[in-house]
Amino acid sequence: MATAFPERFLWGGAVAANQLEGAYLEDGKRLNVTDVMVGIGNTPSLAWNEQAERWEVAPSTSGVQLSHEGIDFYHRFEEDLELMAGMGFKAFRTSISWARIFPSGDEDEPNEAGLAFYDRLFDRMIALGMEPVITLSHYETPLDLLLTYGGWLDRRLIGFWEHYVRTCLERYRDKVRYWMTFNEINVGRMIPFAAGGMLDIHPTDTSNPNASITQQQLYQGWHHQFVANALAVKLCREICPDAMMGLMLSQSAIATYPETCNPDDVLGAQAIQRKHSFYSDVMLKGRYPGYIRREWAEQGVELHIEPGDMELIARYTNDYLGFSYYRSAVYSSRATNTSTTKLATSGTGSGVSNPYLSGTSPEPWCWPIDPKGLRYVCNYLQDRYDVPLFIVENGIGLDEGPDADGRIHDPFRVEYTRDHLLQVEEAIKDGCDIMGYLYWGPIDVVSAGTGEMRKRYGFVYVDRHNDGTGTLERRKKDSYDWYKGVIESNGETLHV
Ligand code: BGP
Repeated sequence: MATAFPERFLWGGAVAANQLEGAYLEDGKRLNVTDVMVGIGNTPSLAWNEQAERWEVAPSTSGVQLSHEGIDFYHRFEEDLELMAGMGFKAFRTSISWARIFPSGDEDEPNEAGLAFYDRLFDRMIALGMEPVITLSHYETPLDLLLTYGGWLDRRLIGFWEHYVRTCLERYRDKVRYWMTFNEINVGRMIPFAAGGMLDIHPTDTSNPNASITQQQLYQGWHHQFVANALAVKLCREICPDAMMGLMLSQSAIATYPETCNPDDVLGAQAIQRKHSFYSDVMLKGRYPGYIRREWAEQGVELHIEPGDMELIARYTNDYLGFSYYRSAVYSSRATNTSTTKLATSGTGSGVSNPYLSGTSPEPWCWPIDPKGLRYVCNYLQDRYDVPLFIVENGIGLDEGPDADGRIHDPFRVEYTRDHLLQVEEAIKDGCDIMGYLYWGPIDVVSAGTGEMRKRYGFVYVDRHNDGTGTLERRKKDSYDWYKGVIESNGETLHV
């Protein structure tokens, strides 16, 4: 039976450097933002030094910083990539850790050892038949850029970024065809430090590095990132015209449904969609939308826009929209849950539970499971932007381990992934132009939201635990062969 998946559909998986490489200070690398965090939802380990009048790195108070060792991918990537190739991956997404290339972010010369690592990594992927899909910044702004300049709050970041992007494009132009700029800057509203790469270096509130960022600062920081995004597109067209430069956003919140037909519920849900579409509206339509101008006027935000910025943003819009989707939400005008932890760990989450869904992922995460939400999101994005879509993250995290025979049975994962892929197929039939599907975390990695190991997404298990113990041995779960079969049959076995 023929499926709707195109023949060149990019099946594969996605990870991020800071969640699996480890070797966090090796070969010249310095700290990036996530190196001083235990999960992006927690407070960064920084303390305000009154005398020096600056933020400084402080000991972690939130637990073991598992990401410092990750799953030691830095030293084991050959074995890990072979496991991925064993499932028939056509594409593998990871990020370049910016602080491996420019350890402080503002150097003139790149760190050759860092560049050489990614040469080896990409060469290996290509030799194994996988297209590298590369994020330039996945919560990985070099920490020094924040401590010294305030990160993206300072316009000079655009220049440092341009130098970094040019260096990467020139170096890897023959290896990488699919690029993305920033991972999920739309969750920066809740966590400006990690997802926004922003830090107030003249804070009014020194209790928490995320605390004193104002709306004015956030929008100014994003404006700098929009200019930087456009510059990355421009550089890509000049240096590697055959490659594509995408953007990447968390789009779970697009599947925010109104609780009832009460117009207040409908408008409330639409307002949440707009909060998350704002970034793609700018980066894909090339202008600031009317609804954001209203918000600025009401909140007294006045953006500093330099001559040429808007022309650049208008001219260099991205080639495709990469996005993550994990779950949907319901908006209720009578009860709104704005818990920052929930927002931070998922990039979504307002309102009440949805009685029409089959359930949630197991405790303690309890993310609503809504495969049709993915079809809805694909259609929404296709209608709004009419650019190729790339599902670069979707998956389920479970607390699991080997049984008495040493096997890991994960039928829940198979069910979740199958149900979502069937909806991807429906979206393709609806007319969506979907480039590929990259399962998030095909090998267990450190969780972005909570910094723990026990939230496992992998088709491959890694023996490492929340307290830092474990042999790091890799082991295939039951879902490994299942996903392999899906790829081999170009989606046919989804219908079995
Ligand atoms: C996305 C991030 C990923 C990732 C995923 C799952 O928002 O881009 O880095 O980890 O969410 O989230 P978590 O690890 O918190 O379960």
